[in-house]
Amino acid sequence: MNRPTILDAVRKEIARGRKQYWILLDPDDFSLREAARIAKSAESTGCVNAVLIGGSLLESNVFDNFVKSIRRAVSIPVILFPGDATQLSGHADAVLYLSLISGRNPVNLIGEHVKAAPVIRKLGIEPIATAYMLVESGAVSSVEFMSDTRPLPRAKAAIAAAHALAAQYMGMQLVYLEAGSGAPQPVPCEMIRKVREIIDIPLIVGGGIRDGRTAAAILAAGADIIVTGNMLQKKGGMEAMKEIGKVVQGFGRKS
Ligand code: 1GP
Repeated sequence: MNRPTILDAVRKEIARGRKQYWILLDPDDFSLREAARIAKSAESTGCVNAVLIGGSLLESNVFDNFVKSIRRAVSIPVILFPGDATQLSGHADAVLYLSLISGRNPVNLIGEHVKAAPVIRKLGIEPIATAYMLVESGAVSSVEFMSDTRPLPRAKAAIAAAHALAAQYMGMQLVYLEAGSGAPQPVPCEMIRKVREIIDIPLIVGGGIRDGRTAAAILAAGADIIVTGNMLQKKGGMEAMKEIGKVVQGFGRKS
């Protein structure tokens, strides 16, 4: 029962001044074999700290097998990033228990949580209470459309900071600033800075990060963890992943 949790390990790394790099694999985008191969080579670079699995719209019915094949392929943590309460699997180590606090849709604030809670308990995976904040990025994201919520205005850093602080006061364990998968622009650095200044809990930033330079700016603004997903489907995706991984590792060493 007193085993260190995934969250403990993340907090410990951050306390040591280390940044983290997580990659996201959407079961709709890769075959089981492809996903396992990508996860394995990501782990072998030594600069990817965890694999997230999930998606806004799950068209395939292989979720559990998908998680299982990645679990078998790697020894780094496998963490669920579910679009809804159906995306759960006992083969994962943990689940981001996401509350879409940028929106006002009760389904994403409590509805899916109630459905998921007994399942998570039964499966024995670690729930990590995560304040999920969707940020305007110049295009309608899948999260925006599927959740029927509005993203936070990108020029209003103070509004984002107030949401993040509210989440911390409500006892949430992580804040996740999300521009949306394939976003034309990532979360603005000014917003990351403002959120970082006001909260003490770890800060994840994802969406639209495609190169080392962008990753460096986001880390410098105060992100603790960077997530990329989409680019792994693209030509040169593995190289971009390595480049970002090196930046994240180097950053940890410098600071
Ligand atoms: C995870 O949605 C992101 O937060 C992933 O975004 O696919 O744009 O890397 P990309």
